[in-house]
Amino acid sequence: MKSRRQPNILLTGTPGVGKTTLGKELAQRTGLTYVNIGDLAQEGDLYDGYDEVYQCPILDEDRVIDELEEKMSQGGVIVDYHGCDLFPERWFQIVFVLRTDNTQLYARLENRGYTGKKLQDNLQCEIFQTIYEEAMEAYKEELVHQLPSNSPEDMENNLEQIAQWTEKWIKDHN
Ligand code: DAT
Repeated sequence: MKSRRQPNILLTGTPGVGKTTLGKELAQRTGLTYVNIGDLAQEGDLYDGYDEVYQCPILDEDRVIDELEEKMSQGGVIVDYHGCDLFPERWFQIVFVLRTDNTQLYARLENRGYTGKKLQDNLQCEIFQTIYEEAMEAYKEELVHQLPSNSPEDMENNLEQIAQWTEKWIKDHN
């Protein structure tokens, strides 16, 4: 028997907005599989050079896509990444862009050890809603949803909302 269809969900937004925390909880609640692109790249050494300015390896996007293609075509994957226009549009049934107020984000990134240009650039990325605009360009606008991610209450609301959406999607497609 063919297994039931499940949606793929993209969680995106500036580093520190809460994608990983939400994604892991959501996977537990829905039974979907959580995939962190940063971890995937690290495990598979899916890099193509090194960024001297940001002091981090550069993602080999083509190899990341190849690595994930089969899993994505089966469905039921929650993808977590701070960018969104590298993925094929067809992969996702819904896209959530998490948003965090500046003071909160500052504290979270500082906590993470970010300083100087890296800290400032990430804060600017959030202020200029760079990832939201990237998502609106890369996916059908009606699939893209912004979610506030400032407090534990926000997190709980987001979990509840996405879990309900997922349940309905599965019901409607099986
Ligand atoms: P990301 O994966 O987007 O980089 P994260 O999940 O690692 O972000 O979260 C960064 C930090 O912020 C982490 O210490 C947990 C905290 N956090 C995440 N979402 C939050 C929320 N809604 N309210 C308060 N703190 C939150």
